[in-house]
Amino acid sequence: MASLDSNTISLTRFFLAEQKKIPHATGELTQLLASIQTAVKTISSAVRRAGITKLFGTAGNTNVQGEEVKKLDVLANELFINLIKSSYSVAVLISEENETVIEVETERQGKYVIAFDPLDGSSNIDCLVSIGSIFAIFKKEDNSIPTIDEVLMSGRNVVAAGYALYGTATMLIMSTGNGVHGFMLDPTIGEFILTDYDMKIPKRGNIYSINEGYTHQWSEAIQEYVDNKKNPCKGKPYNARYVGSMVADVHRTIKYGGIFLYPATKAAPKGKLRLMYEAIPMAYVVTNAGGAASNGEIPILDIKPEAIHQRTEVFIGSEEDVDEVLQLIRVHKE
Ligand code: AHM
Ligand code: MG
Repeated sequence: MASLDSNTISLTRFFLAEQKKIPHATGELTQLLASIQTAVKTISSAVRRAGITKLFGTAGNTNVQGEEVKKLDVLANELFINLIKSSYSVAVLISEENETVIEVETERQGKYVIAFDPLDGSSNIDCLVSIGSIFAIFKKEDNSIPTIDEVLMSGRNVVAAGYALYGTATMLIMSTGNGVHGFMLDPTIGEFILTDYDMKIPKRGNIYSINEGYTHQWSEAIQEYVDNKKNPCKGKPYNARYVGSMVADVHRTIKYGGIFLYPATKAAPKGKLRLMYEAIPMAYVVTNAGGAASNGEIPILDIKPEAIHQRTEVFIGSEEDVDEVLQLIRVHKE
């Protein structure tokens, strides 16, 4: 067993130091990140014990005691909402699980808007494959408290974003615009420890990640792109990897390089993934790690949302891999 380090950098320590670098920082963002950290720790613990505590399956069931059984994603959502509200730093919350925005009562309001997917990768929950949580924190340019009508901000208003991956270990990956840093949960002390400082995505990879079941529903450009990855004119074919949890697929893409694609299909003509709490946070992290993220036309961070649950196509990963698919999309449009 590795010896104990007497000077580890925990996530709290890291962001307190970051906050000190910003003159006149109020600490509101640090408070918010601390609340997210607590939510993620609790969700991680619930995920690890879900089979034993009967958190799998559908909500609305009752257990033998007649108590309502909470599904893991309902629990994750409640944790995010309660902890974020109690950080006194957010005015409005947008959750994948809630049809409309959640407004924080005036006494507890702060200047941020947060969009989150409390538990992403729902099809993987019951079979123990990696799942995650995703969030993006937005702020108005003038620092004023946003009204409900002002929540539809683009990725250019993001001040921090990240994701938690509940994989073989639990990791929290975050960026406040100054590099991307990864923290691994040490279950023996219940703290996130800095393990991946200033993560950088390779310029090119050799993995493509897409749900190939939809091959015949893709545009010609995407069909040709994926075909080229399997039958390249020169070099070796790319490897195919698809977990079906965006967090796991994007995390692998950051670590190993390559591309993750969720294009339009006949069933989902605008793409499946949600702009504000799936695409924008991941685009922010990947872009800050030196990669690229596009909807096929423009950078995902430049899309101005028109609705909180808006969907978008996603092409995200190593810069050269994303450029290659974008070029093919352009050629097919001409
Ligand atoms: P969810 O929010 O219902 O879990 O759906 C989002 C997930 C992503 O994590 C993943 O990339 C995608 O859906 C997989 O979709 P598909 O099963 O169509 O490939
Ligand atoms: Mg989701």
